Amino acid sequence: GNGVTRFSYGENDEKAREFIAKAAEFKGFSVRTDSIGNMYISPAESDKTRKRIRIGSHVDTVRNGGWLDGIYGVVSGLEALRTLAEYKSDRVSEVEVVIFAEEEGSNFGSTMTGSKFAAGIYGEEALDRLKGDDGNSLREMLMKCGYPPYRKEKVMWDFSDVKAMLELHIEQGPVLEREGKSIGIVDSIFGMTTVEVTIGGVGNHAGATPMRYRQDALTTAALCISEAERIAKADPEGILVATVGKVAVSPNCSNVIPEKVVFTVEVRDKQEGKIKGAIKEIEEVIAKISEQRGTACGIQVLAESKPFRMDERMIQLINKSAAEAGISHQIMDSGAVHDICVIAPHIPSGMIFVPSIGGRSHVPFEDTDPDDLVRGAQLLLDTVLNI
Ligand code: HGY
Ligand code: MN
Ligand code: MN
Repeated sequence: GNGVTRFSYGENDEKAREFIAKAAEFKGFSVRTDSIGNMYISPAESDKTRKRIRIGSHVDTVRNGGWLDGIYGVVSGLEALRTLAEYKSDRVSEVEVVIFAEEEGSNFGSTMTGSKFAAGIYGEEALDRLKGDDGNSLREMLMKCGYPPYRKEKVMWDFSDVKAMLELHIEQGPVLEREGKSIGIVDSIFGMTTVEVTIGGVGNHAGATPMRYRQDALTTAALCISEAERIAKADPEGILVATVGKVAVSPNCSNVIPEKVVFTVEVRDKQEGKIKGAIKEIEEVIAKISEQRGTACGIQVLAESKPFRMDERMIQLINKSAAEAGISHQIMDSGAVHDICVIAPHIPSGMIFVPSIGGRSHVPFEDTDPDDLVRGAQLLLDTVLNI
């Protein structure tokens, strides 16, 4: 009823990883977790002389999210590895499954955190910069969970060791279902920028303070939030999206004029220039509204990732595998971001989508037809064999 809440470094995350590690070890695979929580499943006899094909995704979720987002790609990767081992394929020694930590950013507001450490976008400084709502840093969270001290050389990938990366994922949108297709092959992944806005007003008594004397942080924030929506809706291409999904009001009492409001604004598009332009416009309009209404305002960037066009050869290779299997498919964009878009600038990478029922995701109703789930996992394996 409440969906899945499995934040990285939390109890449910640990349970899921234990379950997957047990299933992997049962098949004789080795499991290693690095100092920021990225987990690697490799065949015991992995051949160090051969470059790796990594199959990755995440197991962490948003709050009250769905049962498939991320973990579907991880479990399918494990299934591909097990199948190669069972059929004694010599390709098994190349394949590795990766679980990236903190992809959703549910703890620290930064999406794709584990893959950003793996790709070297984040380093030691991020351990202290990234802070949760409780003010604790990622470093403190890792220490509390018993992770060993951060070692960059053990976390960052040596991309010369990796031949390709694949990610299988639910579409999380309505396109495949509406087009009646079973498989999506991702062409480009949107970029995104997430900013945190703080509006500082003057807290006061809700009854004794006349309207003309108020500096209400929440009504100011409400105007700013509707302006962010207006700016996104004004995109003539109808592609740019802006979302305010998280708002904290203090002191959050019905009889106190709000003193402070902190909210996130995330903006996404296929083009980096449009994202930058929209963020600039939103920041300017927030500053103007705040000044007009006598409140203070501060804005900081929490996270950003560039739009990325996937490797053409990988797109064609997945296309060929899908056509050979006689599966209806189409090439499409991804409005959702994924770990692979952080890895893709360094090695040939491909992403496969399966349809989401009702186009819903990040909600308890997230679901996909079992036949589609199996088709996606089979195509993942076929693609590995064709690389
Ligand atoms: O927000 C996203 O696009 C992804 O689900 N983290
Ligand atoms: Mn997600
Ligand atoms: Mn995901």
